[in-house]
Amino acid sequence: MSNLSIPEIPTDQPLPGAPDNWRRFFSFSTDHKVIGIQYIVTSFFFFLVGGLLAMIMRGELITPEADLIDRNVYNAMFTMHGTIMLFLWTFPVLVGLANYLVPLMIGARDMAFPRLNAAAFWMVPVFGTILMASFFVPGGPSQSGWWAYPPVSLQNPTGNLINGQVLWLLAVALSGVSSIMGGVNFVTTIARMRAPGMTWFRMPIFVWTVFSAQIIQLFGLPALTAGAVMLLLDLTVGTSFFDPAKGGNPVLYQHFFWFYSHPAVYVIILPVFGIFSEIFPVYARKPLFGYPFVAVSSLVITGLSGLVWVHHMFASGTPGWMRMLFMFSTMLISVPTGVKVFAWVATIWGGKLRLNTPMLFAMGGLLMFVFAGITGIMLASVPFDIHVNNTYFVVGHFHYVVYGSVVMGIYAAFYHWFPKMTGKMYSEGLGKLHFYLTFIGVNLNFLPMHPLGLMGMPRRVASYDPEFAFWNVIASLGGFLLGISTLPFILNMIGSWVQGKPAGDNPWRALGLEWLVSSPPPLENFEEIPIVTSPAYGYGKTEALTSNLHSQELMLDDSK
Ligand code: HEM
Ligand SMILES: [Cu+2]
Repeated sequence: MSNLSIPEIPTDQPLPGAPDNWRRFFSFSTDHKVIGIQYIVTSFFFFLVGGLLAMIMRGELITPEADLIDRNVYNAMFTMHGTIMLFLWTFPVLVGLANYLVPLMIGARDMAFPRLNAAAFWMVPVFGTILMASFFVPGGPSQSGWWAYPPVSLQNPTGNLINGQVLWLLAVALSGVSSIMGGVNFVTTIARMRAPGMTWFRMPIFVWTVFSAQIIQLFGLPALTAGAVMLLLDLTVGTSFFDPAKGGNPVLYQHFFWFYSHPAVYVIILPVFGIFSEIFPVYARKPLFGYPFVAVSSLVITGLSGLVWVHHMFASGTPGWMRMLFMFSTMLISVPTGVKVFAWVATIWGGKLRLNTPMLFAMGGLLMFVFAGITGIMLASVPFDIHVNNTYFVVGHFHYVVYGSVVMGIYAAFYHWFPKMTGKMYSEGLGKLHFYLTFIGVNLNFLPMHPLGLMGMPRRVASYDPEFAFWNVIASLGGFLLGISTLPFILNMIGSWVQGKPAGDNPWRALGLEWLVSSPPPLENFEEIPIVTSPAYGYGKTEALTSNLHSQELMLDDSK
């Protein structure tokens, strides 16, 4: 299938992870492993930028007065924080993990379209630079939030054609194009590049979730990109799609935005669900409970995720019948999600738990997700949402998702596959320190936001009524702790990559094709394409995973 002509090189040459090959990561490489790490490292840089903005916001919010930064600067801060954290950290880092792992997990040598893959990656630094450039144009970055709702986003105080909002829209539209290119690549790779015998119901769950997430990208992104282009035209050439002063309809833009941006939260959480499904069996030493239900629930979530977007618009003058419909569809999505949660609990239950760092982050992430899920169901109910819409209750809810579950899930993946990517073991001590600081930081930072919202504190304000001070001080201290928590992680990753102990092919005695090859994997991934003879999941099974690769020793049950 792939038209990539890879030169014949000895496969025992550890290439992508070895420090002495760092130049590959700055090249237009078409190797999915190099591209995966390019995505991961580039997006982590933007995570730090988004995190720095969050520290400044928490610094402002530790006192009721707007005494640290100007209000306009504060508006720009939360707009850029939200935009960077989603479009330049969360989406690309998960594409990076999927890029590195999916071809290995399905027994392929590379993605279906390697050059398209590299082109999609190199668009990230381009639209990242365009967005960052908005800090340096007259008037500064957009101040209309990560939603860019008109008519606020149609204001152009500088009168310049090139302004913060135009650069924001250009960056978001380009990120959409890059993600659509990625979607085409992943869907084709998973549908067409699986090794012989790797049938759909033998695939690792991570691959199911990536497939589902990328289907959402292909269906939803055109709406967001079209909305961004129409808003750009309103701003630059004076069309009136969304401008009420010219007969346009600003609520129409909200539909274009949320038709994608709600399913987009599943583009983020589905791969994290996949990471949980890969990690729990390995560290509980038990097969994943209910594999076929967990697999299919990803597709059910994909379908339902496109039918709930109006729950973001209950306070936008939406008619009653429509609110009821979307309240119902939103609550319905908790069923397939619940199937996954109960399957993970059943997998962990009664297992021989090994609480290594990946397992701690995965279990912590699951706990945070359950909490976020409960407040999500509360927000789906119209009467409650009308009360807390646009307050800190909403900010608390989605940070339990995006940080509590997603960032912690991503950390779990980093630690679990670090030995495979680098050939080195990380420091378990630093890993555990990172986990406890993160877990405490997440709850100290985002839990207080819920009572603040119930008390009526609106979001997107730089100053507030003194009655909200107590909880804001705790939230800010938690925020700073989260900032500090990244230090042991950075130290661990760089230190271990350079001088960690050798990891070997499969330090976790995990099950899956990626653990059958060397760490880091050879350029061509496999000496010969595996012939799969049994499901690539379900730890504890005895029959061989493949008929041609030396996989028997992986199949031994621990109890023997
Ligand atoms: C160190 C961790 C973080 C802290 C302290 C933090 C803090 C905040 C605060 C205080 C706000 C509300 C601003 C306001 O309404 O005035 C906010 C908004 C937001 N945050 Fe975070 N955040 C963190 C991490 C993240 C992560 C990891 C993500 C996503 C992956 C994220 C996504 C967002 C989004 C989308 C908004 C909404 C921005 C808007 O209103 O337009 N945050 N954050
Ligand atoms: Cu939503």
